[in-house]
Amino acid sequence: METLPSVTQTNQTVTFNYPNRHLQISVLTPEIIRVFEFRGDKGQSYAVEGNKQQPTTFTLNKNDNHYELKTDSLFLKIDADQHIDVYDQAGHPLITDYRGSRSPLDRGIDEAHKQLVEAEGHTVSQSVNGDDNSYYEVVKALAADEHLYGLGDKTGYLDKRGYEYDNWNTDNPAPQMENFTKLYKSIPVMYGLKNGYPYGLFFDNPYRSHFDMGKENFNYYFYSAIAGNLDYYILGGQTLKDVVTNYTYLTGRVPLPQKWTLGYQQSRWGYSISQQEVETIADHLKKSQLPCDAIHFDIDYMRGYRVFTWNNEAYQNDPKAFLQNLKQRGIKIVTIIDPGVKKDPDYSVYSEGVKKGYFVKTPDGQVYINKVWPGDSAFPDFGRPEVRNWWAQNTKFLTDIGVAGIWNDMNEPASFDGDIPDNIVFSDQELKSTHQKMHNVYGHNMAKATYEGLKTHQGKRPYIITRAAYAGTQKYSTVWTGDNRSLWAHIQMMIPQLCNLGLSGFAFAGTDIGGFGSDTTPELLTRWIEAAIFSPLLRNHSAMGTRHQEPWSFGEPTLSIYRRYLQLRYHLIPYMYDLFAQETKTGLPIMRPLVLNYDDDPRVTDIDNEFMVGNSLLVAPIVEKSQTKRLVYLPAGQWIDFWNHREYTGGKDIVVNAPLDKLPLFVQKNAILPWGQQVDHISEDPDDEMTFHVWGDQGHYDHYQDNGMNFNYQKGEFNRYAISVNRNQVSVKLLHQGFKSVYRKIKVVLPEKTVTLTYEPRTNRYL
Ligand code: MIG
Repeated sequence: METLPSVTQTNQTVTFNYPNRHLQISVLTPEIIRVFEFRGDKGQSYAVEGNKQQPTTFTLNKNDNHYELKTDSLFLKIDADQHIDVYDQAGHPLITDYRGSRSPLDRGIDEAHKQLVEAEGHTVSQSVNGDDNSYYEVVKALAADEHLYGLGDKTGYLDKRGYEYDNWNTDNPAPQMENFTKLYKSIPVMYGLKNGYPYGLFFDNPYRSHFDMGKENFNYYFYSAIAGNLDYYILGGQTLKDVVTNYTYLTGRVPLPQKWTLGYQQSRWGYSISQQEVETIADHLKKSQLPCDAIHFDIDYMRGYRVFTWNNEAYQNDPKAFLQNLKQRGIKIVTIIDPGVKKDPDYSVYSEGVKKGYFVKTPDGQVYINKVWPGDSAFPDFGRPEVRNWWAQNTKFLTDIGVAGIWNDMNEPASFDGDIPDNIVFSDQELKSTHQKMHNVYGHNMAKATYEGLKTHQGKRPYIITRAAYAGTQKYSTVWTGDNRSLWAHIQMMIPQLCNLGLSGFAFAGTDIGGFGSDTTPELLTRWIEAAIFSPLLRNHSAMGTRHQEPWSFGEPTLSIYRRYLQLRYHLIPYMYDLFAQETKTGLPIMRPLVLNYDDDPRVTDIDNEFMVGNSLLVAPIVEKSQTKRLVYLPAGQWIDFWNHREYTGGKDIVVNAPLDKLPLFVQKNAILPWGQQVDHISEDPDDEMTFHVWGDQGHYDHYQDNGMNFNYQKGEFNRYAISVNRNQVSVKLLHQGFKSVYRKIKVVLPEKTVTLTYEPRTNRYL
């Protein structure tokens, strides 16, 4: 046992002066504590913007062999051996340092066999090892009863325990179910439920890092990074919800989206090759009476894959008129943008970027070139504010044509001609840095630039979809999970993936419905639209060359089932929009694992095939081939089958029949849900009336309304309504009135009767 270090305290930061290091512990709030050790990285955080420290009282006491730091919520013991143990206020251990010896997984393989097996292309070990001084690890003890969540878009199960993952944004064209350690995003936040007590850990370091969630050994998990500062946040809270709220307080929340972005979106790589092709799709959507709000243009609309250009010839030399026409028909256009700028001296984006020094460079100062879609390409240095500004200005080319949103692809950044070497010179704001440090925040900075551009040029809430992201990107962009495939394994994977993204701050996320690669089948497409119908980003997208998977591609009954679920979605968009309005305040996702709502129910800790939408809807899709019934676990409480209104008492599994056209869906008893009108497109005109369905004879609901478009709500231009039902008595109150188009009529539908109330402008009441 060493002797206790001396401490110095400034404001809310205590520095522990060990012989070999200075460990800083900062109290940001009673439930958020930062642990920091400077290890040479002078950059600022990309995830945490602004000062998050709130005036917080805490105590620091010196004991015989440790210090005790206490807030109203968390209790830390810091000892002479540099251990940090975290308990909740009642003394339950949350995060404790592992003190035993490390015992790497014995793979039962000698070096010669390992080389042979790897020669065939198998990966024997994925661990990120580092022998040099910049590498570090943080090893924490696992309890027998401990479940781990988060990590963003990583593949596999909801509970990450037992698996390992890498944080190095990677374009992997064929992810499979379990063993993919790295994917497009690096979101190094994890949550734990230790003996039922929740906590979170956020490791804010963009360098390549690794999470071993108890794969190497059942008794501990660890985080390791090849370089960068040790910089992690301890997140506490009474409930898992509180912990998520704390994480999103720190890294930011998804801002209120434009309402139409919650509508259905049709996409396929290839549509935008010509105006005729797009027109056919729009016609088909209409003819098939499919609600839809957007068509996405993949890389084919550009001139030779040059970003911020348009292949005008394929659009009767007037893409603007075409987009205007589509908009009148209720269809908005979202265009893809890749970061790679074609190396072509006659192309202004390239020549300007070269002239102004906006591209990343080789160590000897040449513009670094790699290959992507346009062939030889240069890569904007998005870490620099001036470059982001330039990119933001470039988006005006698209908004002038009438583009409604931008889809950022390939921004890991992906490269066809080998990996970008670690030492390529990238900027870290104004500091000279390397690809090694800036890789994982490349997509983040591109999204941020795009956000600023759209905000300036459109004056609306920017709609951006990005493939690569880092912690905090949710402030600027929605995400999709990249190139999945038309496999049952991938519809299964979607649920934990979107749920963990939601816990990781990314409340606005979606997957390619039907599967991007490979050929889908009518049954898979049908089950996919059912399972995905509440994913905030609702887009069917497929790769060029795969079997077509538009809703009409397989005729009946696929088309009718598909349409029926789109209609259900549109009815419930007001509910999802309400959930987003709440999310901006709480950070709680729309699509949630059951464990988020019921963290005290041990039965839900590893449910991969059910999820909730807010607190009121429980969704239990069929995600297996040929299955037409399944077990559904209903947590404690009363639940009502959405389709036949049968009531169940929860706390048990029930068997549910689910023929091809049925998505098992349950509503919490006494929930009140808004029920929007049947529309084929989200209108920019405000709704004249709103309907609320009461799933019982009493309940309460808070409803939010604004123009669904711009930032006027921030100036108070919104309305809030309180709908209350007590023993079948209905009352509606305007809690806040700032948006001029209050509903003229409100209908409240109870099991036995419908009550219609009318707005009375003189008294400001509903009667
Ligand atoms: O290397 O733009 O994930 O959605 O359709 C393929 C073509 C590049 C990958 C994206 C996918 C998109 C495709 N892109």
